[in-house]
Amino acid sequence: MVFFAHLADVHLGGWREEKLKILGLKAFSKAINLIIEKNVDFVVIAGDFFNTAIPSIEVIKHATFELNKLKKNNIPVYVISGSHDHSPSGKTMLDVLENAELIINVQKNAKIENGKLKLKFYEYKNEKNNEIIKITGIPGKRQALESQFYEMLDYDYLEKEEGKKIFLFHMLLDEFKKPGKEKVPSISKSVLPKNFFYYGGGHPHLVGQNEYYEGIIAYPGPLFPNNFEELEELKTGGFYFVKYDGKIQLEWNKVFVKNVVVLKYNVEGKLSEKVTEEIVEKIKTLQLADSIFLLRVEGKLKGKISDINWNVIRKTVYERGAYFFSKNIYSLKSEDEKEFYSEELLEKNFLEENVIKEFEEQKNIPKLLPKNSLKKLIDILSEEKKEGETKTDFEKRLLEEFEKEFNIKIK
Ligand SMILES: [Mn+2]
Repeated sequence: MVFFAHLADVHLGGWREEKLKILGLKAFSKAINLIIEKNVDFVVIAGDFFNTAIPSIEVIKHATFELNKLKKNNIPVYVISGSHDHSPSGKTMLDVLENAELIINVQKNAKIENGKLKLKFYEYKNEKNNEIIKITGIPGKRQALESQFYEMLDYDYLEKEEGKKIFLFHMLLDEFKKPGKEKVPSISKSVLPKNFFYYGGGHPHLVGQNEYYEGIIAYPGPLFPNNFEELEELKTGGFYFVKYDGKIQLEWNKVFVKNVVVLKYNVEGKLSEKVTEEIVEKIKTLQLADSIFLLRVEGKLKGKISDINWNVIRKTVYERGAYFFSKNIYSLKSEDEKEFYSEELLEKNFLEENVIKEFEEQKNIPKLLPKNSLKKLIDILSEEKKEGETKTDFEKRLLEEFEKEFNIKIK
């Protein structure tokens, strides 16, 4: 029998807010402790282990400390990179962890033979019963570019390989797509090679399973929710324990770190002066001690949005003992104020893309640079100077990323 843990989308170092960043790290520690306690054979992480290609020293310290606990317990960790944990040019802290023998990156050493992508299998050998598990996978890329890998994939070789096999991937499959998310890039599960008993997925931050021939496709979701919407919807993250002895058994484990309380408040037709008071009254009825409190205010207001006194609301929340407060007023509108952007433009998750598109169309950017250049450029330039990094090194790093991505040499 084989027994392993499947994690994905750990996003270590995610969240700007220190208080939530800490919870993400805590969730990872909790998961590791449970994994050691359950004495699994090995761990797989299906991408986005780190939130960025070059995480902060604090985050790396935490990651190496926890991974070393697994190493001391003889629990190997097999990973693929996700869309977040490598830079556009392919730089990733995962390489450092791999050199320190804390993880094994199973996407490595794939070859192109006769125009086909030949993945490498990495073997886990169970010393107790000599059972061998073969693991391989395809990394996730930004802007869903991983579909190129599947077009080139040598399926024959993968499917004919003997033994018990696990495939790791980092992308959204059509079959798991939620209604209203039609524009999110996805691909049919039929691109996955057959004859694997387990397909360990990552990328869409959702929990779900689906059958595929003799195997099971599973997404464990993030280990800790990664933004307001995820906290609101999922409340906690988690991961799978997987047992396989010809038959597969999946157990999803919640990783609880903080209680999440959500208040949805609709202001439709209400006077702005009244709203503060009413929200405060509602908050006073909630148990918020040591909790993350999420306030979503929506609808069309009579009066100005700026009339709502967020300071008073915030103060009330913390007086109730909340650990953290966050509000979302994305769908809050005012009858008095003209809408600046159209509904379509503001559509969730596509704001950046839509604004860029509109800009590109207006300014004739395509004449100067290839298509989608602005998005790539923003990705590259959104990198921040690291603590301790000199200005010269930082400039050099950005320039290198730029040259690789656009395939041009400056100077
Ligand atoms: Mn992710």
